[in-house]
Amino acid sequence: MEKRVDQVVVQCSKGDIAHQEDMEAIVNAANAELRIGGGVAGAIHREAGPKLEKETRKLAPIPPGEAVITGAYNLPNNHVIHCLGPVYGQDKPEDKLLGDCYRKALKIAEEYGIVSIAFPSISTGAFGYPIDEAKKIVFLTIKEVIPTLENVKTIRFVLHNNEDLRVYQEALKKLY
Ligand code: AR6
Repeated sequence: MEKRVDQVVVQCSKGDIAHQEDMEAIVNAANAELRIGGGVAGAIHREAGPKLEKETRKLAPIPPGEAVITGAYNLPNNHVIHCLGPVYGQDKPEDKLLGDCYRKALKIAEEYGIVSIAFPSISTGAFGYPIDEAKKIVFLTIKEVIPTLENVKTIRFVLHNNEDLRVYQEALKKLY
């Protein structure tokens, strides 16, 4: 499913963030040390190969709400933007920190002239953020940021299961 919002196409699709061949950048739901982990971080690092961790090691640690960019190595993309989402119930204010991840990732994408970027659902796995709350922050944030974008033309949300996809699709339908 997709929807045009101003000059940007916003998409929701089911899949694996490490298999987004047509996207210039993908976003990692990272850990503070930017190491290989479980979930999204595990999938991205496994696919990218060990050179990714060699690069991320120099940039770590990062605080919640922060984002950094690296190469993508064996991934089919040009860049990986690593975001540390808030741990739900622990990193405060969690709504602002989650919004900052999307805000900063899109800011970096703009700076690098990136035209297409795919996001996983940051913090809604191991970090415990309820997806119904997270999706509100995600869509409020992109609504705020889209009018400022000049380079980014496609924003894709990649969800791992049907229920998460449904939640994001409902939110996308309601956007404007
Ligand atoms: N592609 C797309 N989405 C995925 C994939 C995938 N390959 N795998 C899981 N998801 P998580 P977090 C979904 O835990 O909550 C890691 O161990 C998943 O269903 O990857 O930000 C890191 O090392 C969930 O909805 O990220 C950190 O320590 C969402 O992606 C910590 O987990 C995010 O799940 C980060 O936790």
